Amino acid sequence: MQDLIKITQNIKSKALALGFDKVGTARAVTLDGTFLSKWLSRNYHGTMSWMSRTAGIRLNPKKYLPGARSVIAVAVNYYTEDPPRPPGSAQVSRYALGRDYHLVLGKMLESLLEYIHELLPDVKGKIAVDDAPVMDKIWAYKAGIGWIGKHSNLITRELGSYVFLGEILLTAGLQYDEPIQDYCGSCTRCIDACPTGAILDDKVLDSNKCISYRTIEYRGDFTEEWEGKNQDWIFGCDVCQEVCPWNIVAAPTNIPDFLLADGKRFPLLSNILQLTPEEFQMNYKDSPIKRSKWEGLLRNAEYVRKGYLG
Ligand code: B12
Ligand code: SF4
Ligand code: SF4
Repeated sequence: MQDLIKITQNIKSKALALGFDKVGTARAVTLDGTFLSKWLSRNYHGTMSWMSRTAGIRLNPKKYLPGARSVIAVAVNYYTEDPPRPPGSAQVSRYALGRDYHLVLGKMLESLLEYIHELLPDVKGKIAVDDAPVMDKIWAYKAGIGWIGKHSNLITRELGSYVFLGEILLTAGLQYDEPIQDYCGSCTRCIDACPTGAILDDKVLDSNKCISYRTIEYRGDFTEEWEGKNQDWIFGCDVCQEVCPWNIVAAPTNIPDFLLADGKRFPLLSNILQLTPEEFQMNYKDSPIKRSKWEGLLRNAEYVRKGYLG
């Protein structure tokens, strides 16, 4: 038992030394599938068919890493202060301003796993950041990193919700943390502020209505019923997080890779509309923005030009 406590403490100290802002541990149990099944059966995932295809693995960590006993969950602050906004500009959500977080957190998690292998040479581990079939928010919640707010993002008391999440699944047992309470209380600011009514209920999001889904994941054309409803967002959306009182604590990130690249937060719409496919590849090579592809970003910019800025 003493060993377990010591090893867990060492892993946590190393995680903080590597630059993670928060770290916690949870037992790698099979998750209650009710929430995910309901969400998928109502088609709240829209065209993200990979969500349904991998549902079984998402709910059972042992299907992602056979023999998994523990989940080490981490959070990294990515918040940056806004620069002055030029006229004629559009908005890009804060999570997409820096270097692609899959690369940044992936590398940090690999370093942590190397350290764990020094402590426990026979143990198997597997990392996950966003695109792995692992439920990042649920593990962060179970590992005591924060609670899931009504907008369905994980909120930490110390840093707010502008945090990326990731995990290491491990075949070793550890000492485990407890979830913290939900601090949303009677607040409904995110539900009231969402421009498209995408938050249907406490923690229930219909992706089909969410600007983030439309501008990043959705590949088709926008129909008339959406006219003007993406506001001025051309990649992602932060409205539900901007109005959240818990983000008053948000402070700039310590990770240089996430520091604001010039002009990314409020790019001139005219510049985006003139981007060639080659310029797109060059400008967004290591950025989350490459996810929408050139066609998607230009579709989004054109839609903002027509529907919102007039
Ligand atoms: C699919 C996806 C999306 C979709 C759907 C979002 C959604 N809310 O599900 C779209 C494209 C819309 C999206 C948008 C965004 N995303 Co996203 N997305 C994901 C992804 C890949 C899976 C999420 C998922 O499993 N959804 C399925 C539903 C069922 O789960 P859920 O939202 O967690 O809601 C359920 C639970 O809360 C559940 N529940 C409540 N308590 C409990 C307890 C237990 C035990 C269980 C099992 C369930 C449960 O009830 C809800 C069911 O209705 C994760 C990465 C990952 N691998 O987990 C990133 C992730 C959630 N996204 C992230 C980000 C940053 C965003 C955006 C902020 C980006 C932006 N600025 O535009 C927006 C936020 C929009 C919003 N309000 O949620 C971060 C969130 C970080 C954080 N602090 O929480 C993640 C974790 C990526 C990462 N690794 O950092 N995203
Ligand atoms: S990201 Fe934007 S559209 Fe999506 S739920 Fe939040 S406020 Fe609504
Ligand atoms: S805006 Fe209010 S209800 Fe929404 S997540 Fe923040 S505290 Fe919770």
